[in-house]
Amino acid sequence: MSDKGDRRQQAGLLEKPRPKTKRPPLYKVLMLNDDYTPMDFVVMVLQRYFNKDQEEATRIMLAVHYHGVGVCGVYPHEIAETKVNQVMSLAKAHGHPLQCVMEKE
Ligand code: TYC
Repeated sequence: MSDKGDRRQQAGLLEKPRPKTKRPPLYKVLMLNDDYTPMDFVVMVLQRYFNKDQEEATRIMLAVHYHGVGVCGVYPHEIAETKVNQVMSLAKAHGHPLQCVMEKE
């Protein structure tokens, strides 16, 4: 490269200008299995808070039942936190030990 081009590259002037929009970090909302929460309660929670239809909600519930943990959805921090809180308070209000947690992607 020419001396001039080399100097420009070293100065970072050949970088493509990019719009400075940062995507927010994403978090998986996970549901954990337990021996007591009724299956239909878990399916209802997946439909109500994670916008799943009956079929998808049942698929996720059974995956959690057989494998111990499953992903309900992936969201920015504040939305994931709200969903965890909504699930945990509804489970508590119904006396179910269902656990819902979030984890950075
Ligand atoms: N294992 C529960 C049962 O047999 C069902 C269940 C599924 C509970 C998923 C929690 O996240 C869960 N009733």
